[in-house]
This record gives sequence, structure tokens and C-alpha cells, in this order.
Amino acid sequence: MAVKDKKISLPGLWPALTRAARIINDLAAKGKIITVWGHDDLDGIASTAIMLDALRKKTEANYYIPPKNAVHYGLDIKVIDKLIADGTGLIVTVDGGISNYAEAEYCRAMGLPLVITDHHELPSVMPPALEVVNPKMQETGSPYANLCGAAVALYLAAALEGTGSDDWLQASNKWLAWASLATVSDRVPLLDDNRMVIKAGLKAIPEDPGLSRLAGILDFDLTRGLSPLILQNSYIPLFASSQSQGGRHPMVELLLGNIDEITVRDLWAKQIDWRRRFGQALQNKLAVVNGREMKILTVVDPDIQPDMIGPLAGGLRDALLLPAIVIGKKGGAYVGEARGHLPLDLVQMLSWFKDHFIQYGGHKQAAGFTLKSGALEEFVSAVDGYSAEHRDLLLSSRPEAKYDRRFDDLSQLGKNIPEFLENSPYGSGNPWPVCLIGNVKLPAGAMPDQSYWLDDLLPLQDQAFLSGVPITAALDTTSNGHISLSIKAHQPT
Ligand SMILES: [Mn+2]
Repeated sequence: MAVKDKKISLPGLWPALTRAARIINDLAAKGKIITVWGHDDLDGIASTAIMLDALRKKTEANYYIPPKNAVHYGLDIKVIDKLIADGTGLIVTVDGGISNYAEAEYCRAMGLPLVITDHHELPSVMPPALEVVNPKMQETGSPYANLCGAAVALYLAAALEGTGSDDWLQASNKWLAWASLATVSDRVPLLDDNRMVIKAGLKAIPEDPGLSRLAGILDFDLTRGLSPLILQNSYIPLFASSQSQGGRHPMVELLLGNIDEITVRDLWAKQIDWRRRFGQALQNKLAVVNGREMKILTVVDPDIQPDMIGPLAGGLRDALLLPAIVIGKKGGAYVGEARGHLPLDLVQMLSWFKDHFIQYGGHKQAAGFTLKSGALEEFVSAVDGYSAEHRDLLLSSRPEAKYDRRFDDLSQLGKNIPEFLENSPYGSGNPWPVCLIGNVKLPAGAMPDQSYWLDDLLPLQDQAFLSGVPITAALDTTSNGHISLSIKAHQPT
């Protein structure tokens, strides 16, 4: 199915955004100090950097990003008091604040102007801020409802400048670059206005001085162009790997031009090391788990690093196409993460065992729990019992290896490249096409889950000493028109 381009929505046509821009410009003209209130993830970091960069042209502006796992989600009255004492004359939230009714009321009582910009789900009662900007409050002229927080900040930054022309998106390359990173990292659908942001953004990222310097320091190979998938394996984990300290965030500083080369190298080295150890741990677990039995896989290992428990459960599920539970130890207690596929509902399943838990919860396809002391063995055998009783449910929850397109060989796939490029970029909401390709010659030592550039595979197809195999692979495309294939674990026979 073809994915269509549209014209990007204009900031000047979005009524709530226009009102917010007027309030901010008026207070900035009066010389008020503005505090940008952000959020500690890449979306919040990019939003904060965009807003600060736009505001600093107009007045004194600073920012506050609450630490991850802060006691208060979003705005916090104690910090608001401190900001007032320090002279803040306006708070602008980015990527948050929509659920902070009490804190918004506090600002109003204290006479502190507050503008909330957010993209999360709307509460039943809106916070009493001077203005609330959220694309989920759809009105005539507002853009796609599923913008990320940084795209909302991008629109607001453009509105503050008064840019209203059709090419407003290209007017600030760096804001566009930062917002497109956040669009991928927040996993919003790459459709509608988001599609235009990411398409232009993939070209803007290598032009951004900070991001291109970062690529140089960390040896990111941008020569074949960028794609959301490439961002997910480069910039995005890097930005997620450091935290806000005392309200300031190293990655906001980095986007604003303050690159600490040693820290960045160190963070990336840790990231590479984590991936290497994760790959190893997954191979170890796969070797001991019997994936042919129709059951919920359970792995217990007190030595697993806590931050690998969830990813390992996901890796086992994806490799063996079975629901998986991985249990490790955290702070003296056994904690577990479960990953599965619908129609199996993991939260409902866990509720059967709730007597064994201190706490549990999550989503239908991804849930977690903490076991009561002494409950481990009984829980594991209860899960086996559940598997035995629910074989039909497990069978229907096992996704088949599916494909969207079928080709006899790589040269036939090559003839369809224009169509794949037309629908790209692929990612959330516009899934990577899965192709079944017959008779593919792979380099020696090729493994499932590896990724290859089509340019590198094509010359191999003429080698008489290699024999071809059928593969299923997810196809990715880059901003320069290059194609890569990620080989799936399950090859057709
Ligand atoms: Mn967000």
C-alpha cells in the first residue's frame, strides 16, 4: 500500500499555538526570564533544546529537566518555588505538563504565567494554564494529532519567529534535525506531518554541525545516508545513555553546541559493550532453552544484569516466536519481565499468579513483576501448568513468518527499488517491508539477524562457488536511496 506525502501544516494556522506564541513573545519583550520545563528522554531533550534555542534570541532563558524516576511526574511545586525565587517570569513546558492540574493551579495562585506544550493523552479536565498546546486537542488548522513533543516545540519555535511560508520546515535546519531524531525515538507513526518532518529531517541531520561532529567522533557511517533504523542504532541509544543532574542535562548541552568529546566517547563505548554482552547473553539463553516445546519459556538467572532482563525476554520471544519470561535478581528480590504476542494477554496471565507477587503490571504484550520471597519455584511450575492448560491460546499467539513481497532473486528485487523508495522512510506506523527472496548468495559465515547492504550483496550473486538459499528479510531504505536487508531469524524451508 502506498504511503502518501502531504503538505506540511502551517504553524500560523494552528489557533492554540498562535495564542501561545503571542503570550511568550509579549513576556519576552517585557524582559521576563523564561524557564523551559522538559522531560528526561530524547523527545524531552530535543524539545528543550529547540525551545531554548528559539527563546534565547529574545530574552534570558534557562531550563529544568527533572531526574528520571522523579517523585513528581512533570511539574513540581518545590522546584517552581525555587524558580520563582530565582526570577523566572514564565514557565513553558515541553513534552509534558498536560496532567499537572494541581501544579498549574499553583502557578496561577502564585501569579506565575505558565504555557503547557505536550503531546500525551488528554486528561478529562485540562490544567488551568494561560495556554495549553497539544495536537491531540484537534481543531481547525492543527496538525497531525500524533506529533511528538519536539515536533510541537518545532512548530512553536517557528511560530515565535513568525515564519508562515510553505518552506518553514527548512528554515531552521537544526530544530528540524533535533525534532526528527525525537520523532523516531518517541515511536510516533511516521505518517502525515510526521512523515514530512522525518523525510526532511534525515537530510537535515548530517547538515547539523553538532550531530555531524558527533558522527565524526563516534565513527557513525553516514556515507550511505540515514534512515529511522540507522538512527535507532546510533544517535538514539547514545542520547538515552545519560541522565539529567540537578535539572541540567548533558545531552541538551550537547545539542546546543557544548560537546564533551571524552564523555561522549565513554558513553558510546559503554553502549557498544552493553550490546556485545547482550548478544552474548541472548545466545547463551537460546542454547539452553528448548524452543520447540509449545510453552511459555521461563529463564531464571540471578546473575543477569537488571537492565538486560526485559531485552532478553524480548530477544527470546523474537528468536523462538514463543512468549518468554526472564527472571533475575534486583535488590534482593526476584524480578521478572514477560514478553509475548496477542491474543495472549500477559497482564491477565500474571493476574492468575498474583498471590506470588509483591507487585505486577504493564501491557498485554510486555509486563513485569516482583516475586514474594520464597515464591520462585512455585511460580515457575505454575507457569508451566498455565502453558499446558492453554496450548490453543499459545498456538494462536505464535506469529507465522510472514512476508509482504516475494522475489525469485536479488536482481528481481532490484527492479522494484523505486517503489520501495517511494514509500520510505520506514519505521513506526509504516513498517519495513518483509521480502521472501529465493536463491540469495550470502557472504561466508552469514547469520540470521545480520544486516547487509544490497550494494554489497549484488556482486556476490555472480560467484559460482557460492550456493543460493531462500531468505526472508526486512528491507530498509536510506535518504540517499541505498537499500539494506535485515535477515530474519526464521528462514523458509
Ligand atoms: Mn514525548
